[in-house]
Amino acid sequence: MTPPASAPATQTTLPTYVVGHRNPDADAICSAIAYASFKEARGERGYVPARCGNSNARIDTILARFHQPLPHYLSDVSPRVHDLMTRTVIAVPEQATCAEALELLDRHHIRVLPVMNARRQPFGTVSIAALGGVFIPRVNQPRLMRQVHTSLAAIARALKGRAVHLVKENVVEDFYVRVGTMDIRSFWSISERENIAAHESIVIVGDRRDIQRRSIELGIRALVITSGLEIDAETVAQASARGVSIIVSPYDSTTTGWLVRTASSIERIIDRSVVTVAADDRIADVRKKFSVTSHALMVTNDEGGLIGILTKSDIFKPVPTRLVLVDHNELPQAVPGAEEVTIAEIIDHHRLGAVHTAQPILFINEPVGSTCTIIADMFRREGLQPSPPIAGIMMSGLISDTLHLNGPTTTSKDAIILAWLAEIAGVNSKQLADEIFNSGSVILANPPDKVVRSDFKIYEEEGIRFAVSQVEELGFGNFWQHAKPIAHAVQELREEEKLAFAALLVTDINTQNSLLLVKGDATFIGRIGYPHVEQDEIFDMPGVVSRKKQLIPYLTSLIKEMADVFAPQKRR
Ligand SMILES: [Mn+2]
Repeated sequence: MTPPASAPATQTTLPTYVVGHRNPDADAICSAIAYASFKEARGERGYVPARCGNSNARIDTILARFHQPLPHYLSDVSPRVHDLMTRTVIAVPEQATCAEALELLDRHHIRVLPVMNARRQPFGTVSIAALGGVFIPRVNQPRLMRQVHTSLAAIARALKGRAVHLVKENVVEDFYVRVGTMDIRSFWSISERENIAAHESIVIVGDRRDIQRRSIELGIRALVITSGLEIDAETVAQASARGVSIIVSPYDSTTTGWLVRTASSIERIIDRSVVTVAADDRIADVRKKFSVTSHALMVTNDEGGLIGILTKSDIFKPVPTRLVLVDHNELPQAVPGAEEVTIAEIIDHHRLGAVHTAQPILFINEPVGSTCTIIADMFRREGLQPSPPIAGIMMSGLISDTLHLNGPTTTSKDAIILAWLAEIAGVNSKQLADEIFNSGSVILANPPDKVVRSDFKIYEEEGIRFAVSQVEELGFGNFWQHAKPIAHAVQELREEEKLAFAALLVTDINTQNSLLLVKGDATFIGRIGYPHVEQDEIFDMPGVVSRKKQLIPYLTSLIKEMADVFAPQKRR
């Protein structure tokens, strides 16, 4: 028989992605690179820095300055079929016998076998249940009990027998099997009574020369001689002359009869309702296909070839994808699909959002100026020294998030860590800050829709979904020049993301002041207590530079007030 097709197992150790929030800023990118490097320094393998979104001029400047590649792009980590499928597929060709199928099912402790054609395309399955049906004795149907649908070659194979003489051995046909143990006088009477023709009959017999000769005279299809007994040359010559095949079985009559039955072809018990899926399909999407077929899904490539099998138990296996979240801890800000995979660690300096995990995890949340500050401190506390480029990368994330220690989120620890990193990197932090902040105006370098999406985050408070984007500029000149199209882009962002409101915080790094542009619910906008600069949608926010520490708490308090006014019954 054709050997069972099996693909080689490709069990490689999967990476753990260290990834920042969507629409990454410099700290999200730099902390991902730095944390992967920290893991490597500790001798932990397989941590790969990743990003969930595009780079920008500032990030490009930083990466070029310290010779780091752009982290691996992750668009969606939802588990796919290839994450959970069984790659080593045990399958049978359509010509296989029940014996061969049973042996594979038994040897590999499986319940379903795909059946493939010569081009490795699956066209059905054979299950233990279907095979069981073949071997259930149906005593009220004696003719059916004798029937075997197979070829003489398959019978010879099942018996591991010696083919003395074979005629048309590869033709699959219906045979009726009989054991020649009775007296020669009553030998053929049962076959006559059951109306079984000689040319469809197989007779299993020992060294009973009379039965052998009589069978040949009748012109039966094949004689199976049991217990490895010899057969004389004259009988063989008669059989060849009459076109009767002869196989010598090493087993006794009972075992031989049983094995001939197992030589039945699987052809008639193949379940041809095959459901195929692609390796890249999402598990969530293929799950419902199990209601159509009770067996397993066939995973095929573009040519329809079988590359794996997905069983019901496969979809309950743990998903191998692992993430370390840096610079965020809220799921709406995380890479799509994060909620379906393992979150191994979180390193962050933002407010706590609701992330539920199945297992206890390492969660470090410290109210310092940047995630890079926390990671640099981990290096320092473990007595590990980052390489000069990695120290530079951490300086960059820290400088970017704290506006070079000027922002209100800055702590004394940020200053200490920045000095420590500057020493290792051999870089002057003031010079680096100038390079980073001069690396291009986001407003000048991008169309308005990119400006509002370059650093935007979605929040949810009291069931209200809103977004706040931020751009940092040297002066407000560029903003005022493009204020109208930018306002339009904020409105579009609000509609596309179905938000209660969308806001853009434009921060002047020089003067440490901001403007806030808001599009959305008029009642909400009316509650903003800062002075209008123009119309009702741009507000002057002197001294406000931190989205996280100043703006979000303010907006959250407004939303809570509104919730009290409009839906007091909902609140305790
Ligand atoms: Mn940050």
